[in-house]
Amino acid sequence: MKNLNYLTYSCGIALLGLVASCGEKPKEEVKDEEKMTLAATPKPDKQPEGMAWIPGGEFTMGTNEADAYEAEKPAVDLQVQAFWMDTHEVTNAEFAKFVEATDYVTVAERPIDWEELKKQLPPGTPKPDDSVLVPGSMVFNPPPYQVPLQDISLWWTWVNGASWRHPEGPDSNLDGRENHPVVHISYEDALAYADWVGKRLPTEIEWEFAARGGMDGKRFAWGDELTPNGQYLANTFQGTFPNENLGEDGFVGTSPVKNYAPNTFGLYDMIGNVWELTSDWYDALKYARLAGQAPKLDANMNPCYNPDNPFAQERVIKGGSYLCATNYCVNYRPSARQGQAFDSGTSNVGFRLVKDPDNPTLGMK
Ligand SMILES: [Ca+2]
Ligand SMILES: [Ca+2]
Repeated sequence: MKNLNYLTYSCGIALLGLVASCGEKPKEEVKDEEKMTLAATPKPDKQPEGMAWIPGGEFTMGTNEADAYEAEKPAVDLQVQAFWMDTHEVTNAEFAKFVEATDYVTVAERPIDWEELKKQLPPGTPKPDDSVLVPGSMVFNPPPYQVPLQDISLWWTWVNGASWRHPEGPDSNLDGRENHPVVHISYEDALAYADWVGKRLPTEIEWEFAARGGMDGKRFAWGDELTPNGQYLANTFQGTFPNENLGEDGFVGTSPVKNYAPNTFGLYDMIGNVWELTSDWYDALKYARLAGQAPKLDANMNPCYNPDNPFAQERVIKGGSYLCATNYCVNYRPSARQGQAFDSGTSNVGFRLVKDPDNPTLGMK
């Protein structure tokens, strides 16, 4: 099902009620990471192609930095078991092979099923015009002048026909972007691809551990400076968001994967280029819960909590994108996190996958 927020953007506030209720989602088992005792694990001999060994161990997740967003706080010590991770975001060429082999149709390419949609809406919600219930996705479409930064509909536009094949809409294509990350991918699409390749989405904790590359407590994936010695180490947004994209890092949109230096685990573009889906529901209090500063989730509580968007059903995305700018959102940091409607993609969200080692007890003490 499509992201109803997208409908909201395209139709204005008349559709503001068309957002899914967080209260009806299936509950998930809550893992107690604090019970694990793990050590960094030596790399196994047999290495899957295109994947890096993430040795697991202890690390500090989140941050106490004053300018970080509340959902990233506080910093909390956790442990992660070892795993393999794709060295780069899944590319258009890789996703094309999957679609060719399976005839998979992404969520963005399907019409919106009103009968399904209304199950998650307040009773009596009127059916929107059919012109809204057609395949499409959200595309970054910046205005030619500065605008107030409170209204994201000024730069996000619902585009009929936008999809992974046509990132900016029906008239766009992937020519020359075969090695760029695939976008307009929903959680369901990522799961389907993962099933096909025999991998899985990372949890948020795994993702953040991997992004930090063993550099605990650093602001970025490579240290504490965004551009050490003036060098760009990630595809973000330079200039004044959203209208002035200077592209000083070489790109105003997505960049080819592996264009910038990898982190110490050998992972590219963990920061920037496209946001990356994780398997976790978005819970704004997650770090606070892990730190014992908020009630722990139990089976009777909803795993999805976003005070800024209380009706949405969102998964966590990590790492920021080519649209993260210092004057708007400083999400190009390992601790940064956002909720992404589980049933929608956008032109700046993609994914990469992980795989468990053959011996799942590796690293256990
Ligand atoms: Ca850029
Ligand atoms: Ca990324």
